[in-house]
Amino acid sequence: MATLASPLAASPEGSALPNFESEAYKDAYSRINAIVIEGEQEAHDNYVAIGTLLPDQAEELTRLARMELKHMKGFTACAANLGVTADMPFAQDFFAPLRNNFQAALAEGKVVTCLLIQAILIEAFAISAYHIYIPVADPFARKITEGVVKDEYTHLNYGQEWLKANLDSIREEFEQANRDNLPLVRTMLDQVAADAAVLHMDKEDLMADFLSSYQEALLEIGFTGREIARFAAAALVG
Ligand code: PL3
Ligand code: FE2
Ligand code: FE2
Repeated sequence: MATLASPLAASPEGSALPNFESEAYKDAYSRINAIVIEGEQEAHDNYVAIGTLLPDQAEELTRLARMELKHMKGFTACAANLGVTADMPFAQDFFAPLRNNFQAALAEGKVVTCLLIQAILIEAFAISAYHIYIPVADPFARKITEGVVKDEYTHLNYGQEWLKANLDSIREEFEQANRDNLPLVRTMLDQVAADAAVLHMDKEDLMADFLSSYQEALLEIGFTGREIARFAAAALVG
């Protein structure tokens, strides 16, 4: 089980609070917040979709999906609180490559790929982002994000446990799906880095926290350290 590990220590410049009222902050927030809202909405849709591939799990997956809608509402309130309008078209483009891969896997009934994309990669990405955001968030958003990050561990654990229970039969599909999708997460991180910096979120902290959740999840599934290193290398080679 992934634990509620404390986020990696923020860098000194990262720990200073930004000026939440500045135009620069609000401009960056309009995209980052939209990414989070879109991510939560797509996470909802993805869990419902996975339920169609795993009918005996549909009830549990519906419960997870509902949590995502609650997250979405929370982050929508964060933008309203700052007087920011989320740039949703930007966020829809941001998720397009990963969404397309998820939809293709869904159409082929590839549940391992769907779970890797949603319950491992997207959840680990969200957990790292929320960890790094919490110390530099405005007080209203901090409270909401702290509640959300606990739920995201439930989602990561769900994917982890299913994959663990099926380890013997998933290896090949998992490796290919990882090769196809981990580089996309890397690109997404690169794309969000400049706006995240305006929010005082450090790119290397984000990357380190992501890799830590990813590695912990894969160890829990039952992959060896050597296998995980090979999987992670896929993001470097691209
Ligand atoms: C799944 O439960 C959620 C998927 C959301 C994806 C989040 C991506 C985060 C990008 C960087 C955001 C920093 C956090 C700011 C919060 C307003
Ligand atoms: Fe969520
Ligand atoms: Fe989630």
